[in-house]
Formats: sequence, structure tokens, C-alpha cells
Amino acid sequence: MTGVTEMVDIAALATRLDDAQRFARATPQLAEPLTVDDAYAVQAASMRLRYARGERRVGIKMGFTSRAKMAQMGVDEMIWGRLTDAMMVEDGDTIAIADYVHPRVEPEIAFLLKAQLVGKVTIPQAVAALAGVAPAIEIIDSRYQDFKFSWTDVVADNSSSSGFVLGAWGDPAQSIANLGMILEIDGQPRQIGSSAAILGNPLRSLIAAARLAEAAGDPLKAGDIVMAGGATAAEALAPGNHVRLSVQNLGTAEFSVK
Ligand code: OOG
Ligand code: MG
Repeated sequence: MTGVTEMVDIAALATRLDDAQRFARATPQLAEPLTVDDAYAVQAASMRLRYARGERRVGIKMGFTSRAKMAQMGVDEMIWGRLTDAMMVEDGDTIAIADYVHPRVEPEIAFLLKAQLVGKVTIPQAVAALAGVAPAIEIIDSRYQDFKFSWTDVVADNSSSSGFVLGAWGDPAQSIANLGMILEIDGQPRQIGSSAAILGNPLRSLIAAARLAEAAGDPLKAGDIVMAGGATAAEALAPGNHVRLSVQNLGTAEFSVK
């Protein structure tokens, strides 16, 4: 189903999800049957509320780009969401669990663009537009009760975007197609995988991001950050946790929880 449905109150749903995020309070799954276009319209409207409060769009995140993530959440189609400056957690910083509903972490790869990247592009064109690649931890936090949602629910909820931690930017010309990734919590390896789990090569996620963002009228531009999506299932966070991601050849990213 496509098209924006007359019956759906996009603004009311956007406010409800925005409030759930701001006040770290879970909300029930949406009762309304949304179309894809409705869901992305709710996401865009809720992001306009955040921008109006002074947050700045810094890029986008891709979701459900690996089998492991699709299987964990029971969703089998790619999604995307917007990132803002307020979601950025400095490498080594500490977050407060009270600011989140029920946060989880997942191991990702991030891209930094030095040029716009729009429409249908090839892998060499995508690499040529990059300023860097980095190990990245995404902090996802569904605003829905029990972290349960339909595909359209999660799209409306900005695809669970909540926070992201970036390691140092490395040379974008190096191969990132099959890099070992280890996500540790409190020194214990909790998820071990490969960047190949992300669509066979995380660059394919960047290519999909370029196409989807442009189609939505929110094209990727120079300076944007793109998160490729979790390579493994996500892990729940608890106060006191220290989370560290190591990616072969790329380095590490880490943060703590209080
Ligand atoms: C939706 C977000 C998915 C990813 O990397 O696949 C995502 C969720 O699992 O809550 O960020
Ligand atoms: Mg993710």
C-alpha cells in the first residue's frame, strides 16, 4: 500500500512518538494501519519537531541491512531514519540510561561524505564521494512498548534512531567488504560478526541510502554521516555497562552507561 491516507492524523502520531522519545516513556504500537508513505510522513513530521527545537540533521541510518537484524526483529525489508547532532555520543563518553526507554547496541560501520551522493550510484562512485569510514556503535531505542513493532511502526518511529558513537575516520579507499567485528560488553564478547553481513558489503547500504534519501526529498550531501546498519543482532544495555566495538583494520569505538 502506498499513498498518504486521509484518515491518518500524521501530526498527532508524530507528536506522540516525539513525546515518547523526549520523555523516555514507551508508547503502545500504532493502532492505525499505516501505508509506507504514511509511516515516512510521520517520521518526517516528528523530525521537524526536533529540528524546530534546534537539533540539526547530520545524516541518515540504514536498518535491517543484515539477516541477523531482520531475524531478531521479525522484519524483512530495509528501513532508514534521520540522525541529528543531539544523537551523537562522543567516543569514550557516558550516557544515562534514564534518557532512554530500553536502549540496545549494535555493531555498525559509518561513512562520512565529502560530496553529495544521489540517485542510482555504483560502488566506485560511492567510494569517490567518501571522506572516511569508521567503526560505529548504534544505540537504538524503540519508543514502542516491549521493543515490539510492525514495519510501518518502526519507520514512523525514525527507525529506532537514538544515538551513535563513531570511532576515528579511516581511509575510505580500503576494502571494508569483509572485516571482523567484535562487540564487547564489560570485556565479554557478546556479538561477533563480519561487515560482510551488511548486504555482502556495507557500501551496498550506502548506495541504498543514496537512492532512498533522494527519493524522499532528503538527499545525501557533503558532510553527511551514514550508518550502514547492524552486522549482528542488538544487545540490551544496563546501567554500569561499558561497550566496546573493535572492527578489523578500522579500530574501536566505545562508551559507558550510568
Ligand atoms: C530498528 C532499527 C534497525 C539496524 O541497524 O538494523 C537498525 C530496530 O531494530 O529497532 O538500526
Ligand atoms: Mg542500526
